[in-house]
Amino acid sequence: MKKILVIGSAGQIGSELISELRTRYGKNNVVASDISVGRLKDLYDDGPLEVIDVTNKQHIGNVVIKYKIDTIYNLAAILSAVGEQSPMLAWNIGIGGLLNCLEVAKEVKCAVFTPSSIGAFGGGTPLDFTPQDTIMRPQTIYGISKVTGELLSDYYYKKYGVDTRSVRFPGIISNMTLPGGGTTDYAVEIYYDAVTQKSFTCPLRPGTFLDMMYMPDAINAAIDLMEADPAKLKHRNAFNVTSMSFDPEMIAAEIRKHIPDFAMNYEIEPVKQGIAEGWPNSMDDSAAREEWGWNPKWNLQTMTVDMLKMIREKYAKGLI
Ligand code: AKB
Repeated sequence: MKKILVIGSAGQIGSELISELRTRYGKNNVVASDISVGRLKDLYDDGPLEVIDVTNKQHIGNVVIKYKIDTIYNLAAILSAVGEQSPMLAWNIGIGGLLNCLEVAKEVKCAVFTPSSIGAFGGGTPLDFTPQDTIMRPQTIYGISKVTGELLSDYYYKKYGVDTRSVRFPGIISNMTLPGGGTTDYAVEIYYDAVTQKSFTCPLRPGTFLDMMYMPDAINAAIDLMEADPAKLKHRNAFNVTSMSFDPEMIAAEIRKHIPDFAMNYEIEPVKQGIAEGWPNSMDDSAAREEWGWNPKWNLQTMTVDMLKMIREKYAKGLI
């Protein structure tokens, strides 16, 4: 049985990944960790919890040894828009944290999953049907740290045999934990505002197409890649994965099928707009499909039905 550590468990992805990992591998085999344990206690009182600051290698090493961990999901990160306000913090968490995980993994021989992002593209990347292997000269600290993370992860695999694997996540849409500080966050916030106010003020211009994915597909991507037969992986860090591409007008139109008087306004946020314009409009994820069977289940239509249902339920229970 696997012994898994998730670093950054209280975030948007971590909070849903832990539940799925515990269902698949058993509660006591999945250690949830974050920089403080407060929020974690509310989320997961059903299994082990630890405090880990990813910038502290000792913290990671102690927990890995204590639980005999064989796989680390390293989710600690500062997202793209907020990273531009604190570049050093974004770098220290993204790259300092990753190096700590890789060093511990090298010592104890465990596997490491660290998400990359569509943010790794930019600076000459072809933006339509962006290939798996292409130009990557991003202009944000987030993107620079994602490209560096991919290279470091491949380096530790080739030089030390550390089993590193990664996907380039698009914007992830979910209804349990809000994202914070990302360029694609609007595609989550729009559903909450649609339910609570029947209107949304969008920070990105109409016509700004970005890849997106519903959380259940994102969770499957991470776990399926870590379960994949290593002999079949020609790539490792990192695979393009996507399940839909839309612009603000398309998601608004989809919401109007369920809330006909939903109103969309625009107040463009220049930092987010600038970042979004450097990212793919849509990615080619055929390498992930061929090498480890990536096959997303959700699209804009089915996701919209589910998001509105789940958020309405939260609203009815007074949770938002
Ligand atoms: C962000 O917008 O920063 C993230 C991402 C696409 O990596 N959601």
